[in-house]
Amino acid sequence: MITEIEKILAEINTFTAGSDDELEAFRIKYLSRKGKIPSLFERFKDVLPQDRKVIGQSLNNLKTQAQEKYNLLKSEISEKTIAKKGEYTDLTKPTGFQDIGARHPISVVRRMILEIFARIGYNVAEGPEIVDDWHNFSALNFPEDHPARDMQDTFFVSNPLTDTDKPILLRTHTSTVQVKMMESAKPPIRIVAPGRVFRNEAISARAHCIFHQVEGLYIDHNVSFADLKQTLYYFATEFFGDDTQVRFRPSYFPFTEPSAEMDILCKMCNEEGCRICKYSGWVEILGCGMVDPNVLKLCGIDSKEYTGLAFGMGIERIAMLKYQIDDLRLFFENDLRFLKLFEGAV
Ligand code: 2NM
Repeated sequence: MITEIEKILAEINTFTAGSDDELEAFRIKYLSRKGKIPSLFERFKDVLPQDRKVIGQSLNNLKTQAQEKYNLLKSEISEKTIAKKGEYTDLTKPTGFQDIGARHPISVVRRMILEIFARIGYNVAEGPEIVDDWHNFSALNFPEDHPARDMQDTFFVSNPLTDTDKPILLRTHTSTVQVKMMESAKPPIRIVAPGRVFRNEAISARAHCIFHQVEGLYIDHNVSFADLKQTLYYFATEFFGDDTQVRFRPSYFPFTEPSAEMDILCKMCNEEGCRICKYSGWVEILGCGMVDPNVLKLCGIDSKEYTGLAFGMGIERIAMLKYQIDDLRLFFENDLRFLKLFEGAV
């Protein structure tokens, strides 16, 4: 029986099949119920007990080899068939069009905002995201015990090189860029500072710990509150359309005096009242004010000679109003269904 097994094994190893028919002949001859291999298994019951171990092993081996050979031939034949149909004829052929990317809505809206201010003489200024306590707070007239300095709101960064020195932190607004500018340049200064800012807040539909701002600063002789109102009214009508109505409400910031917030009439509901405007008909779009003379002084600018206007807005907030997006988290999740909505925008 061993010689028989070896003979079949040799036949199998040298067997070739070029078509489905030849492959089927192989299966019938060796593997089918009445084929050579099952017949050998049939005869195994007559094998003497002392021979069973050796013969059993070679039988099992034969069966495995035959099955593997069958599978190999089968895949060779199916590849040949596909090649014949022409499906694989040129593997260097282009695969068809890939989806091309879209600009992120934050980039789109940032560009729109900067472009509007560029038209009235504002230059773009940028700066680092990791700053010291002076640039983020002290120079901006934040009292030592101001709540915004609390651990809750600010991400502090340990700095092994200046461990005993002043605190290092992630900027909570881009005013840090304006401070550097005031410290290093002589007025007139007219800049917009776009960038990422960081606040330690719980993430929700309206808040995120990372968001984007554009802040503006204009310092010169005789810059007035009228300049501030006209500048921001110009921005609102350019960005939201000619028919946009605005109002200024008194507000408070440590770095401006007087301070205000600018609202626009709610376009979502046409003053009817909706979730977006909290049923007031108005939505806040930015904060602003006249730079506090104390800030000018702290940054080395003569507050008797110069005055300044400043404003700040959140890009996400402006984008949400422009595109009627009701959940801030969409900006950070990179869900393609959302990003695709901005395909083609510049
Ligand atoms: C705001 C609101 C009001 C602001 C102030 C300054 C600086 F550095 F000049 F003092 N930059 N930005 C400012 C003023 C920002 O954001 C809501």
